[in-house]
Amino acid sequence: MNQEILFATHNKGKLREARAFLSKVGYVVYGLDDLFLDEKVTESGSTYAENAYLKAQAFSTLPFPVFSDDSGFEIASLGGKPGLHSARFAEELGGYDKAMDFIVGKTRQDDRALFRCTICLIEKGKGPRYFEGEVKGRILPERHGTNGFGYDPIFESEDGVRFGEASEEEKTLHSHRGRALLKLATYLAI
Ligand code: ITT
Repeated sequence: MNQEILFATHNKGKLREARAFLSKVGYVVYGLDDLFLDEKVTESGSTYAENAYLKAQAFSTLPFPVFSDDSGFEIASLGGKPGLHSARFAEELGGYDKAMDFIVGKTRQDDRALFRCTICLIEKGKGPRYFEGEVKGRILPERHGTNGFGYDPIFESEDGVRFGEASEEEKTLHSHRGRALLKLATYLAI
């Protein structure tokens, strides 16, 4: 039986990945744009969990369970930045191509990086629940592939999966978001 759930995101890449994953366990996943909800929540928190909560809570009066995803790219040689500000970082540098060129230039000595994801789920009459995932890996010396979104073309997970070349399924199997989604799906199936 299909159950409906709202993913409080405007990010099409995140939505594609979550939809593909959760449809396998019987969920129809709506994104904000599917419901013509164009409100953009101010991410004023100082942790992924706080921002994820703000994004889910803003839509929790709608007649669906709602979840959100706050995620980020943490680069060792940049002291863990851009992290919480990964989307803004690319905007400020003039787009992802420029941001990736900048990162590649700064990571020749130390290429360690990781992606983190925190999902916040709010169901009617219940407190928020959090599901986390991370994936360690390295920054590639040049861009590879055009799959995925955001910083994917310069990331290779520690088990050797290049996110810009991987299929959606393969990326999800190894990614921060896939790991958090697995915990969410396990909880929802209980
Ligand atoms: P929503 O808030 O609407 O969900 P957003 O893109 O603004 O969309 P975040 O604030 O969580 O979401 O920013 C996360 C950023 O981190 C995202 O825009 C990418 O720049 C980067 N990122 C997160 N997961 C990624 C992934 O799987 N592949 C590549 N980049 C990713």
